[in-house]
Amino acid sequence: VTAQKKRIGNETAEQKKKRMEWWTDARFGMFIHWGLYSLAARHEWVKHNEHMTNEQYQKYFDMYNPDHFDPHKWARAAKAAGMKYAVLTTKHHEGFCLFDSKYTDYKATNTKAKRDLVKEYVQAFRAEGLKVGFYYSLLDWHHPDYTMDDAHPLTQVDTSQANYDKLNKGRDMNKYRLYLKNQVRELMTNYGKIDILWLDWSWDKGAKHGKRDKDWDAVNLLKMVRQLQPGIIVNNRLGLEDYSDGADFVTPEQVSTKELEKYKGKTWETCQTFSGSWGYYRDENTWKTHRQLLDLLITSVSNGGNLILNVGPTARGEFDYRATNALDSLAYWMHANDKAIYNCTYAPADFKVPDNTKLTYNPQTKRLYVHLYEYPANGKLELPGYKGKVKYAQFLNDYSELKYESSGSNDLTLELPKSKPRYDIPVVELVLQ
Ligand code: H79
Repeated sequence: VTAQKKRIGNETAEQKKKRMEWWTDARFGMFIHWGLYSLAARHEWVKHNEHMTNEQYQKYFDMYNPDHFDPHKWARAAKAAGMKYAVLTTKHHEGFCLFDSKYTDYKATNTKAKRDLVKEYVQAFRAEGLKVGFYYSLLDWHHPDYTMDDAHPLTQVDTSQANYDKLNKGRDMNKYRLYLKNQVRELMTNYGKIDILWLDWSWDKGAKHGKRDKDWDAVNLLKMVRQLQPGIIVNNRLGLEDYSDGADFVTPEQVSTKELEKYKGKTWETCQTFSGSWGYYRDENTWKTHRQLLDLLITSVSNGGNLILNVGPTARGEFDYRATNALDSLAYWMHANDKAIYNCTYAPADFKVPDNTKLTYNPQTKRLYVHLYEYPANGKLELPGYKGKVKYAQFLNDYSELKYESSGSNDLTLELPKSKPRYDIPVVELVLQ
């Protein structure tokens, strides 16, 4: 039995669809994780992983000097790769603010950067025509009033209740809650129109010490956000699962392409890294291949979802060569094949998925896209059950005609050239009847 869900606002389903339209059409965005952990260059959870105190972490604040920071370069790289929106960590779990907040001294303006980096990010991405989003961490490992939980750096060594009680002496979550609300108000007020708010994160299931909606005063926080930014799109990590309108989309994090199939029918965005870590990780060797990245993008769209792919800029404020190469390869593919991504979703149920392919579909233009994961050695692509459904076929990358003939009573056979087009995964465009 599912209990009737509560509601926070009174938006109709139709109004919501309209508000979300640009986002569902966009399909592809850039996540940017950048903060003091970029100096440690060994995971954005370094403070937690190495159980560092504020004092031990202070060296990164003191050394922070992003002399190559130029968000116009970031925005151009995102745009070239075909990404339509971006989400920047205005504050990650470490608590350091890239923006000029009235409510803390722990911010970029007080470092050698001496400027509001969020403001420059917003201006640069807007200038390139991209939608702009803010990530803001609900967790805060620096704030003196943020109480202990299972994810806090200081509770990892000694998880006894006595230690929690000791560490929580003098901490007042009420004060932190106010701080959080004040900062979100600043972000929703001082930077013009903001398209996405990505809050991270709530949990309690299975955790002895978790945090969720009540800890953030989530209902009132969300009400404030929607009032200040009526068009904004908000993710699902406030812990408001009991409300039907407590989130706009779900956020499968770093899941496999196989798992993504489970999200079909929901409104969702999978967030993924190039290499495992979100923050710049110098020595990480697990970088995904071009083909793996393409597969993530295609699989997301073929299941009706978005992909937000993360870059972790270096401490100097640049994308390193591995990130740049990965984005360049995506740019090459997207330049030729982006029509199989934007405005697309899963194929109608009566279209079988041909062997070694994945399908995406544009319902407005009635075009079906067949992504060729394996290029047929004999040059023949069997389209089972497609007879009578296709008006025209072409490669998407050069609009060159592909001939086809009936085979059997229901099928079509598509004739492909011997040599594969120079794309890791070429795309056939079928104009449907
Ligand atoms: O910002 C990126 C990550 O840093 C952040 N979300 C993305 C977008 C994130 N990473 N991990 N998580 C959120 C969840 C982590 C959970 C765990 Fe644990 C931390 C599992 C083990 C350590 C919570 C704390 C459960 C046990 C201790």
